[in-house]
Amino acid sequence: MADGLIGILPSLNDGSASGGPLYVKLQRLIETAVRDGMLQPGDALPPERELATIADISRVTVRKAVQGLVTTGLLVQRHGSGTFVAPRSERVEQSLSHLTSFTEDMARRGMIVRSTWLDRGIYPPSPEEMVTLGLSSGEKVARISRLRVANDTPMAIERAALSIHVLPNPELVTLSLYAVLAEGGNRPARAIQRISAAILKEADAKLLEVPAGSASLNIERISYLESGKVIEFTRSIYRADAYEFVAELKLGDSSEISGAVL
Ligand code: 16G
Repeated sequence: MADGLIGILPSLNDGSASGGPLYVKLQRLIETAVRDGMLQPGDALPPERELATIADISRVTVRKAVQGLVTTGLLVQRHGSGTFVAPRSERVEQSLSHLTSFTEDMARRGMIVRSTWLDRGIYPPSPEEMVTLGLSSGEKVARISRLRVANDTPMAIERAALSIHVLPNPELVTLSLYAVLAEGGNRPARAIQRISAAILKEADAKLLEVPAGSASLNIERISYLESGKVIEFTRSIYRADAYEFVAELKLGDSSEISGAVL
């Protein structure tokens, strides 16, 4: 139903919508309506003429806003029948048998990756980082925290900690952490990953652009070099509606089974 959108359209011209050109403001309103569930996947957008009249803007502005959202994939246009909210995207699948980076995973799917930096710096290690990364109390830790975005959809919040012997300058990480590690001959060769279900708190939900209380997959990855040295300790919060982990299972020797820990 587009009633919710129609209800908020007049705010476009009354000064309450945040700055920028009118077509960008309209795009933000439509994005908000989709995010807050006022417009559901498959819902039809009111016709261009109606949107222009209610929002008191020109049809050219409406067309520009809609075309921009068609390009980003939020809306789809069906010839002769109108403009609709795009169906919800399929979850991204990640194999649990390959040690890949976020950038590699998304590039393989033809998705465009970007990150928003939440933190990047050198810190005294926490007791947990000291134990996991094998650091002594005098040593420092490099931390990088990012919101990982694929095709403009926020997918995960990742907080990585590495010894400064491995990553002396966190500023060197621009797009891919693993690319920087590989340049220094420190690409992880093995990792242990723990995945658990959780409910998103408000701040994280806001970053991931989902309602607070939505489900997440919380992942802890500890990566090792070929030599067995620990290289990375990363905690990630993935949107459960956007990501899915897939493991291939083989019939094996029961002595190899370690079991799930509660
Ligand atoms: C993945 C890893 C994360 C690693 C990152 C490097 C999971 C759950 N986590 O997101 O541990 O730090 O890739 O990605 O898969 P980058 O090279 O693109 O920075």
